[in-house]
Amino acid sequence: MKEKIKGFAMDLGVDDVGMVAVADYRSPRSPGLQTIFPGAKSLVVLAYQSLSNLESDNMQIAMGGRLDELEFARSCNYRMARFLDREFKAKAMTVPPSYPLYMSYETKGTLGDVSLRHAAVAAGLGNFGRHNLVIHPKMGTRVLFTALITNLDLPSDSPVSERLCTDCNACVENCPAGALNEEGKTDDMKCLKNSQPYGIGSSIRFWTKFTESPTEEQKKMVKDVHFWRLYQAAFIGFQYFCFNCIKSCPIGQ
Ligand code: B12
Repeated sequence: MKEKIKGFAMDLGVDDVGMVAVADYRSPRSPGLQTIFPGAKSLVVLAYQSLSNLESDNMQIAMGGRLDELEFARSCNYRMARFLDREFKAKAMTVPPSYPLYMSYETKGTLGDVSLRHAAVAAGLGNFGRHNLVIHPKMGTRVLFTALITNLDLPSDSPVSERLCTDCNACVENCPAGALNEEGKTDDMKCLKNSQPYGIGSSIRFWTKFTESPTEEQKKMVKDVHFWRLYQAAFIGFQYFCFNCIKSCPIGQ
């Protein structure tokens, strides 16, 4: 069964596939899988090589490449779920690559319902580097993940035993926000402020100022390029302006 699943995924254009029994998936901060899918038995994790777009200093091209990856990844996830249903009469739920995320005062939208990095590591697709990203044995850091939660009995693939990060520290040195200074922890707020300059923080500041301003000032504010950038980010979703921790990593380049 595992070979058939892998074969279908690879034919879709997915770059690697790993599987893990739910008992072997541990992400201490994430909700339990049984709360999401009672009866869940395994995760099928799909890995996608990132495009070279992320190397560009042109942020429209860099983020455009990410959007292409997300669109492709979501489509593969859907097709995998339908395949598992058709072929094995299985129930399968897709785990999205990024959003929607649960918004609460505690997590501030920084906690996925399923941690794709922990799932990828447990499914034998790589291990954590100094940048807290998963490094794949062939693709290095330039890899994204999606997953399916299933009720199929699938034994876990073997984990990658050798440590792939060389501790060169390039990711730490190239993070303009200092978000990786503390080992084993990404400072989410520092990362967010720098990588998503038109994210929710900027939007709150804009609308607070807007509501407190006289009409003439409000007219000026919506004709300002800053508002246009916020507007674009709002329909793109999480729009990244920094890919430094990925592109500075020498592994897999
Ligand atoms: C929310 C989110 C963010 C938020 C918050 C990050 C966060 N809290 O981890 C922000 C906006 C900051 C963010 C930033 C980025 N993200 Co992000 N993000 C997510 C998302 C949606 C959820 C992450 C989550 O739940 N984290 C919370 C929990 C699981 O983390 P945690 O328990 O606190 O574990 C942390 C540490 O303890 C440490 N850790 C845990 N175990 C171990 C073990 C060892 C040995 C070490 C060293 C560290 C370590 O790593 C974790 C990160 O801080 C995931 C997709 C998903 N559903 O998983 C993508 C995801 C993690 N992001 C991804 C990427 C690529 C990025 C960025 C590079 C953005 C970009 N420009 O592309 C940066 C990288 C920042 C970095 N170097 O850490 C990829 C990572 C791919 C990979 N190869 O690992 C994911 C998996 C999306 C995907 N579909 O592939 N992200």
